[in-house]
Amino acid sequence: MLLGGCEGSQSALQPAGGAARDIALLWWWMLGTSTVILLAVVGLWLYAQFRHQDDSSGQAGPQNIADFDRITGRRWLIGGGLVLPTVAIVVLLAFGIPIGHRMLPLPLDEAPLRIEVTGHQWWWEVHYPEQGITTANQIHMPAGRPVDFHLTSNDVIHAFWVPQLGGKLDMIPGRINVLRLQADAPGRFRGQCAEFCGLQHARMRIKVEALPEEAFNQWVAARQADEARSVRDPDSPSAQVFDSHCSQCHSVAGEPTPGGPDLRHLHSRALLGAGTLRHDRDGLQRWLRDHQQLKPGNRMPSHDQLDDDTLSALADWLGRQQ
Ligand code: HEC
Ligand SMILES: [Cu+2]
Repeated sequence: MLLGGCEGSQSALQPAGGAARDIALLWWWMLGTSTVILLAVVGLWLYAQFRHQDDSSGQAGPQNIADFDRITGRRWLIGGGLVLPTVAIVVLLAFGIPIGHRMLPLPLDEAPLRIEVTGHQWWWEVHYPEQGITTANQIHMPAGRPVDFHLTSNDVIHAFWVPQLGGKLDMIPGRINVLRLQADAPGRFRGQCAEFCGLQHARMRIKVEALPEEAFNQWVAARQADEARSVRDPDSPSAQVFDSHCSQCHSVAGEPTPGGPDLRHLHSRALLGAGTLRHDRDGLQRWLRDHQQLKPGNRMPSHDQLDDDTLSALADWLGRQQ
């Protein structure tokens, strides 16, 4: 009951990888230690209350009480004020510092898979340099082996955080921070931008899917195939609408276009607008028509000049082919 809000695919208390497990362990240690200290302080406080009542019952003389209080008072000051905090802090540091060190991406025998993630207001660009894939808002990674995330930002400071896999790390313009994460088993996790980055910071989610090696390779092959050919009909009237209204920020074939999330792989994504709504036919139509209501202030201009029929034809042309 007490921890009811701590479950789910975005909880640091349900670790699914080594780094996250360390953090959860440290968290439980700190919670345990501080609970013990709190109970001890409350116990002493209660003791002090009752002891005072006993003393006022009047056997000891005032002078004795003063001496007694001075000596025990000093003991308490030294014991409770110096020794106890020093011991508590040393114990927590002895526990916490090695955990912090284990999270540094130290060299491995074999270089881990590299995924470059760039924060944009308010979406994520995801690039696999070795595989030559650029996609957005969704990360596929192999389970059971380490992955190095190279993190940076295109505009303001964002922070990359997938709580079930590990700690968060800032994404800073002009700088690359490396975070090594591993998912122990296949699974789906949710991440979230963890540094306030403007109006739609809260709707800057990322979906992470850890796949068995074989399935990951298939995913890579499917994305490479998407990038090699256009999955959309270039002769459709919607292709012209796209060219004139959308192509300065998005691409559906060829090179990725900076400015908006990649749409060549759109059909492989489960969510739209960095987790704002589900990606199905209806969701895509709603996004094109109402995205400024669904995610106010987002950096895609509204297309009021395009009527509903044009937009729904465009959605069909862009959307999931399967
Ligand atoms: C000025 C640049 C710009 C133009 C022009 C533009 N977009 Fe976008 N688009 C964006 C940005 C930025 C986002 C990300 C919004 C967010 O999630 O915050 C986006 C998001 C999207 C998404 C959701 C993608 C995802 O994976 O979440 C779709 C679909 C999309 N745009 C389609 C279109 C279409 C179709 C047009 C033309 C009618 C268009 N866009 C015109 C910048 C643009
Ligand atoms: Cu952000």
